[in-house]
Amino acid sequence: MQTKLTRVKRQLSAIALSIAASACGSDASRVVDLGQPPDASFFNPGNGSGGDGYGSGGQKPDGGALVDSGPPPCPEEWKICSEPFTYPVGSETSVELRGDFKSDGWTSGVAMTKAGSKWTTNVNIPYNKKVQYKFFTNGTTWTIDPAQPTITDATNNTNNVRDPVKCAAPTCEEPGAPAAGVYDWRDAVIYFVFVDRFNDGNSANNCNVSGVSSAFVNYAGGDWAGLKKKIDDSYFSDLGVNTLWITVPADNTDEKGKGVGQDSSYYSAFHGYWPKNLDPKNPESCFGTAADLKALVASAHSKNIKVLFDYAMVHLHKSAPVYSQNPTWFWSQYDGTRNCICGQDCDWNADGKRCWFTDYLPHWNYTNASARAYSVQNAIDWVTEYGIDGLRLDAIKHVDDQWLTDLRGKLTSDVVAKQTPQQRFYLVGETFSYTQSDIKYYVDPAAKLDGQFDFPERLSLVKSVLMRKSDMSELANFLDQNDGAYGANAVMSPFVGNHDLGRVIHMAEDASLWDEWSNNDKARAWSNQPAQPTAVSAYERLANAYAILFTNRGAPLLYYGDEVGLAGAGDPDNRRMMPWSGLSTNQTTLRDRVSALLKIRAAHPATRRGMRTTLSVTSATWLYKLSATGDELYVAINRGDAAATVAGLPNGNYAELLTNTTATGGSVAVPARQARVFVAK
Ligand SMILES: [Ca+2]
Ligand SMILES: [Ca+2]
Repeated sequence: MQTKLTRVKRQLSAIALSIAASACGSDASRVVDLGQPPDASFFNPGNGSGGDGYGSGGQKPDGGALVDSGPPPCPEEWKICSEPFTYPVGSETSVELRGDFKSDGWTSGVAMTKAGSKWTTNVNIPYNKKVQYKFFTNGTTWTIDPAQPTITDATNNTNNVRDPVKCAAPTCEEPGAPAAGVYDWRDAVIYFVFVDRFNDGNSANNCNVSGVSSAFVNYAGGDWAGLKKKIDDSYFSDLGVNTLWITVPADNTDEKGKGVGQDSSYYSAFHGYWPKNLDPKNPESCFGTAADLKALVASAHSKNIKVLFDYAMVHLHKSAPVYSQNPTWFWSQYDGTRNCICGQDCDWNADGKRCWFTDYLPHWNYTNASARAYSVQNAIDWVTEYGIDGLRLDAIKHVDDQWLTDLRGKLTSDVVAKQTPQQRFYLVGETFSYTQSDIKYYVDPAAKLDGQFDFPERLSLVKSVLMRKSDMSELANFLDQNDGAYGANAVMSPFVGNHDLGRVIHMAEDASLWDEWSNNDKARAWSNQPAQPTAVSAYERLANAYAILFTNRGAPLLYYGDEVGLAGAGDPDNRRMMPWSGLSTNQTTLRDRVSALLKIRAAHPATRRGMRTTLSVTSATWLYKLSATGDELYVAINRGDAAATVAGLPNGNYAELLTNTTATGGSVAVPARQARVFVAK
């Protein structure tokens, strides 16, 4: 259970983190190449299980050759029958069909059409479902047709019934699919580039803020030219990433600033969350020029990589001209005699849409229509100036709802109307909460966000797979409930690591360095910072988390460096420079596994939008089937530290896609801390 205190703490640090960041500078020597061979069990299908690791693997099943029955049908849950209904014509003047074939079907029916001796209509009904119905005549009278089957309940109410509906030629209706030809964001794999910490492509633009508390909270030199170079070198294409989210590109203050709450350290604005000048034509000089940023976007698009900008619209830095010129556009720091700093005299929740995160960050007052219009237009200007594909909205719950609905409306009229369907703008938000309803509140692709980062899923994933604190069955049950929690049209972004949390590799160590709430992840952020783990087990567990993340729905997010299990405690230590050399074999093997998983994801739509069915689950193992139209595969996970026999794989011959081996159905052996992905041969 999460205590109230814990939640407050997490909210505080979530925001703080956006503003008070830091990292370990460009000290790439922190990442030590241990030069040791990988543990034999890492990605080795043979270790720990005996034989080839697949039970009866390699043998033909009884009966010899398999029959090619054509492409597999769509999942039964997607099948729809267009079911005809009739009612005999009498003296009535109108007939409505009412029933449980739709959510409001008992109050709002379907009008039937008179044709000869019958009233008729066709209604779409899920295949193999039971339907109860009645006829509503003349707008006044409930009746049944006694010639059709009936069912009478305990209160003596009788309905007509069809149980089950099974038509000969069902159609297939994939939930959440966009219209034909429109880009499906469920195909996206997002990578968060912390620009200052990614790659220094031009040392001439490097910045230095004097007086910060440590070199690792100063600018480290990363820039848009450096990121462009990695795009051009196909780093992301090779990894399997097709969407980049980059830190706020607006010009930030050159001043140092203290952290929020009890944090008295001084930081630079290397994180981008202290915007000063919002002019898109004059972006952050520490990251390059407007031309550099345009070149980056052009390079990305040439590689079919979409670009999301981080947009910070809760506050500006106090040195911003917009603030001094328009003081009424911002909430006063003082409310009468009250100092409205979040977490001090003002409450993070009750006053969350107006309190200042700290005393140098004026909070926009979007109840002021002029302020709102200015800010919304500014967001649009960034989008159109650079031709980007989406925005990531920082700390959205601290912004008035009207700002978000105004932005969505203006995006629709000013941006989407001018784009091709394949561009389809994506709006993803951050609400740091482990409560689904908090997050869901802002998810509505028509009027608000397309999706949000899925903090509850992350919690469940790290707890079951990395920390081994809860059973895999708990994870399976959670995901079953979570899949539809945000609506069929939402495209959520699940993840395991981000820039506000201690690096996830340390949760996967034999002894986790902090808990699933990330309590204590900041304890070693400034001193005694954790070294790059050396044991293979942490990397294998993280690979297992990725196996689940990348074979399930949503637009998964990878935080830079997490593909190599980069070390680091909480903010600011979770923003170390991306290591481009000196990686250990465990790190490169993990990165290869990420790439392999993302190639499987790209090749198999069932991973991106399929129906998941659990075939077996225990405390340590989980086998699930993924089905989409024309595509089926099976994923077996063993998060345990011993080899396990996983039951439930249907009989047949399979190719295993991660180790490029073969297997037969029934039960399969999966080595300790390994995942397997099977497709029928
Ligand atoms: Ca630079
Ligand atoms: Ca600046």
